[in-house]
Amino acid sequence: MAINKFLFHAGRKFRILVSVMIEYPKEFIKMLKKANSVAVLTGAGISAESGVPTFRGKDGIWKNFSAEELATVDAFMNNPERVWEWYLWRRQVMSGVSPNPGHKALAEMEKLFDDFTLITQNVDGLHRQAGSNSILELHGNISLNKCLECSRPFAGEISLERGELPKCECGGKIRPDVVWFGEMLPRDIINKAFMASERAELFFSIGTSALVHPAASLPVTARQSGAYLVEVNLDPTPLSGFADLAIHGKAGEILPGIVKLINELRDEPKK
Ligand code: BV8
Ligand code: ZN
Repeated sequence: MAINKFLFHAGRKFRILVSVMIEYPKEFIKMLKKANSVAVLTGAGISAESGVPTFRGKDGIWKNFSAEELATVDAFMNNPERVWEWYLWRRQVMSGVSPNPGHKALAEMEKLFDDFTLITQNVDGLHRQAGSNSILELHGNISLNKCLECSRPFAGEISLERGELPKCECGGKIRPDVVWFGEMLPRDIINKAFMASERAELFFSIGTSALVHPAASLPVTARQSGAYLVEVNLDPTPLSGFADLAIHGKAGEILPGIVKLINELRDEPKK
């Protein structure tokens, strides 16, 4: 398979600028063959090809507010209508999109490894729609609501037309069931994510700028625990220089090729 791209060789590290046919480093091929424990971290980039705006891309700003300004308890306490207006806009956007080949490839990849964990920062639910099962949603799910005070789930309808936002039985305000900046992640979910990262032999960081913590430290933990770390991202990130292999391009174009390669390697007659 001819390489028609640039291959930067720096010690063990490879950086590949993807165009079409790819020839991956031998070490990566070996890991695809022998790894049993695989973990994947995804961010907004994997949903970009489905039409979901990313956070730091040019479409990451909503009415001149950054996510960090809207996705906080303070922002909600100061102006719950504005925060709900943002979440209702995002819900409307997400209700009109569907999983892309990147999501579907990861759902396929799950079946190819005994121990596979998909850790996502995304609240769009597209991985589940694509058929993935072993998912850890670090930052919650945008289609769910809960009480700000007692955390009781709220199934009622949220509308800004009816003036008053709905209240919980306890009188508390209703908020989207996502993790806001400055809030701890669900303890059991983040613990499972770190354990999966520590035992992973192969770790993929896909479509994330690797800037938001503690999610951004999962690939680092995996690499420091001996995993072969692969980054699949449109642009370089702070993780690129740390990864064993950095593949820069669209997840929806790259991941199906990797799954196809794994199947080919599985069909190869054992030497
Ligand atoms: C916490 C839910 C305890 C809500 C979200 C340590 C160091 C520095 C700061 C901190 C730290 N520890 C804690 C912090 C503070 C903070 C933080 O990390 N701040 C950042 C901004 C520096 N973390 C927290 O507050 C966390 N809580 O730590 O609590 C605590 C509290 C205070 C102080 C200490 C400890 C809670 C974080 C969770 C916040 N909630 N979402 C909602 O969605 O409404 S975060 C939200 O933003 C997303 O979930 C996601 O995590 C993040 C966005 O990042 P990405 O997904 O990576 O998206 P981005 O747009 O940035 O990048 C997309 C990438 O895709 C790009 O690189 C692009 O090139 C690429 N791409 C685009 N298209 C494609 C593609 N790649 C492939 N294919 C394509 N087609
Ligand atoms: Zn309540």
